[in-house]
Amino acid sequence: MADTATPTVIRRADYAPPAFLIDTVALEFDLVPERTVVRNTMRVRRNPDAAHAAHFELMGEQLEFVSASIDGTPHSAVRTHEHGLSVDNVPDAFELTLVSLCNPTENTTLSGLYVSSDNFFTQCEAEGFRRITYFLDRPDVMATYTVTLRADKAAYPVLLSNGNLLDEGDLPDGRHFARWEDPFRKPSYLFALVAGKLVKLEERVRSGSGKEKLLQVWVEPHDLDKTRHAMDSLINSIRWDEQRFGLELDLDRFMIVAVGDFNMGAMENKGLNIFNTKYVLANPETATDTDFANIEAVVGHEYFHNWTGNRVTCRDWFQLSLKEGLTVFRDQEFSADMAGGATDEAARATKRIEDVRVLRQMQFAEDAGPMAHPVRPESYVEINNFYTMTVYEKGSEVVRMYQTLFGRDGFRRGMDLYFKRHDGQAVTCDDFRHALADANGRDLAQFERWYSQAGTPRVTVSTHYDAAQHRYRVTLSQGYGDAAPTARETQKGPLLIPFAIGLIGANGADLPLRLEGETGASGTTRVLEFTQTEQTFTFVDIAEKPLPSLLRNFSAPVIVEYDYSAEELAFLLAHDSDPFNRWEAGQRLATRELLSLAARAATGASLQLDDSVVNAFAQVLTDETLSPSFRELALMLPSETYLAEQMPESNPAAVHTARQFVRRRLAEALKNDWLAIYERHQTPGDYEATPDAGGHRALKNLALAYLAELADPADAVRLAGAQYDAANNMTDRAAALSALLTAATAGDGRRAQEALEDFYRRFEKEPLVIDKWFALQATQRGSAQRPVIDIVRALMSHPAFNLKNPNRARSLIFSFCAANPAQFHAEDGSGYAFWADQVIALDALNPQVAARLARSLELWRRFTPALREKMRGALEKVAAQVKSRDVREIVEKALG
Ligand code: B3K
Ligand code: ZN
Repeated sequence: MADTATPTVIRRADYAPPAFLIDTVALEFDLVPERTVVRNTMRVRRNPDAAHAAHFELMGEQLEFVSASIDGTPHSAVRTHEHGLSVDNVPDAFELTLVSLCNPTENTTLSGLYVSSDNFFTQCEAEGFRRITYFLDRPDVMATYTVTLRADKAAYPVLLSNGNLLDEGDLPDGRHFARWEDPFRKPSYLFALVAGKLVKLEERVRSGSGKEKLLQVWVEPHDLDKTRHAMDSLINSIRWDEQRFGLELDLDRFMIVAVGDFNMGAMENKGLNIFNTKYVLANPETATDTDFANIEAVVGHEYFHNWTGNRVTCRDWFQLSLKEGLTVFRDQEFSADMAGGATDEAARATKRIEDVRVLRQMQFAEDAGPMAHPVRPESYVEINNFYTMTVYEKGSEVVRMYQTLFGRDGFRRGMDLYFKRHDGQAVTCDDFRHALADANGRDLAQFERWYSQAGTPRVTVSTHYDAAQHRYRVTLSQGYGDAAPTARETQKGPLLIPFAIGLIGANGADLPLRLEGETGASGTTRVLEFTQTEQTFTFVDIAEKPLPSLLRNFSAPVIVEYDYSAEELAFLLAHDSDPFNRWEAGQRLATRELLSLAARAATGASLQLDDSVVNAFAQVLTDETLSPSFRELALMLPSETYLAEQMPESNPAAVHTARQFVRRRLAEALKNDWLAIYERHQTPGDYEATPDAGGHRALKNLALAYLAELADPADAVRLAGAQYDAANNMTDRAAALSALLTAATAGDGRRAQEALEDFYRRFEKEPLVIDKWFALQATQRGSAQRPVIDIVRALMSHPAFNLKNPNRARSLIFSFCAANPAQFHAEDGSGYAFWADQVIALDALNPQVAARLARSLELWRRFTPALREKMRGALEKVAAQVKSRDVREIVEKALG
């Protein structure tokens, strides 16, 4: 639908309770692909806590109105309009029945009711329910639902909806029905139905209190052999939530359904989670170690929403992080516990590092651009644009800070109180904060700023050692630097920052910590409560000048500025007892070196790599006391995107030159070590999806990737070719193919070409693997003779490409535009022209997906002048042509 007028801005400050409440909803569906009839009977009453309203206003989109009746009598005082339906002359309490039609086949937005592979699916969050029936489609309207589904039995043998199955049976004309009831009150965004030809893996388990639960994973018949891992992940999630938070599954039955056309990862509909196939289907031949880990995390995430999101939901969409930040935190903790239990700090750190890397690369960038917003946004045009890194990942960091401040037990007390107070309610981020504060006897008024201030805080650290007094002073100051454009919008005051610190002695061991005023030393890591703009903490009894280990385990989502020397960073990399900070030291060292090389590359100067960097990396590489997965993370250089953002003016070409130069130098200088690592970390025998085996594969494949960088990549081609042929799992096969593609840049590309062709033939019937095939090509290095844009454009006409399928669009278009910066930002602007064409094409099909792609140029102002102008041109072209509210909000903010 075209929105030509200025789009309506929705503001948090304008929240008002709904004029009416809906207590029960009875839905009847006659499912027909082009013409589905929906009959919706609601018990409605006036909200005693709201102002009187003359009409009952219901939202509706893309619906054809058929009829209305009140208390069984046809009602004609009804008016349809652009946003839905107005019902006049309504009593204080009444039963309203509405009949309407929709067209699931034509629905390419994948919001509301749609068809994918001839089956029916729904997606209602945030505002998709109004595309199914007229409704008060807002999360503070909670009702119990009964759902009757009727459809052709041969075409749609399986009929699912939320809750428990009440009844099913045959109808005349080859049709059948199923009736479902969800006993829990829920907001409309948690409604779901699925109908079609699906099969299931099912298992019965007992919950903590001994009740039997039926668990099902529903997929298309040919995918049944890829459901075991999702089922195991679900069972582990159920156990974990019982143990860690005392939260039990509340339904008799819990279902996961996989669908190939889906806008995001998955959806937590009550009792009927609907998942992108990418986060369900896995077996060793088709899924990588990363896929296995992601499935576990997403299954956990959606399951954990059953309490954080569904039992206690959001009052309005500004509170989105109440459920998303909290649930991301819970899934991160779940994954860490699965990898390392509560005590294996090194294994837990691996997960922490991965999460922080995502936060810094994506959320910090978001916070420095035109889409910057607080964890609890103040306004939006299209709510779907606010399912962001800030709401999810920074939101999770905000929740983590409560746990850092109060400990695991204190955090648990807060959660218990939160559920005690708010079970069954639609609440706010303030309610959550108050529960945490009250349960721990604390005033957390200042902590609210984490919800209301956008931008990434910077903490500047200075230290002073008084050798005579054995005192060590640490002065912290906080602010937002000048990189936060939204500083204008929100008033900024100092935050309560839990700042974890350790002090390291010359022998590499942690020093016992005693702050001035304390009676004795305790512990070696201290969480300082940093609450003022500037604050000094004095440690006493410090017999030697220490080296500070700052913000251990990344205790707050901030940027730390401290002037470490290269030697100090190498020392921390070798000795810090905090595994996160060990990794961090290596990243700082590498970042600094890479940025100075990039600055030289930008002027065309020659490049040289400091030996200290090579030595520091060599030490990590050969340190057999470190786990393989930690070494893999430590030896991976910061991404080109992250590095470019750290430059005064982003210059992707210079960053690429610098990073490639360093990769090749590390490959050459440590060639024998890489070869040795490659041999030593083989995992012969059957594939095991364990963190340990995955760590070996990751390190081995990193070695292979470095070897592929050599000027003469013959060894890499030989090893990768053999690995490709012999692989019994997708991790190794995809890594080998990737190494062959890299080596093809320097040498002869025939082996890579053969492997690419083989890969396609082998996996032609596995859409998720073909996505990898597209993505590997879109993210490859390319060359002057064969720029990747040409390859991508050619692949757009490959018979397997389909713009309507979001996974496929992401695998080719998004991979190129967001994960191949050196090629995307080609000087001639060809990448931007391609981007503009694709945003415009997607806008007409699927605004949510288009709006995601639209975000790839939002940091345009930070680039070198030549690129900046071309980016602006592409943005203007898009702004002039797109129609959806979704994309317009993004490009208009970008052009600002
Ligand atoms: N709650 C959904 C996301 C819905 C996105 C709507 N555009 C998945 C999740 O976060 O668990
Ligand atoms: Zn979520």
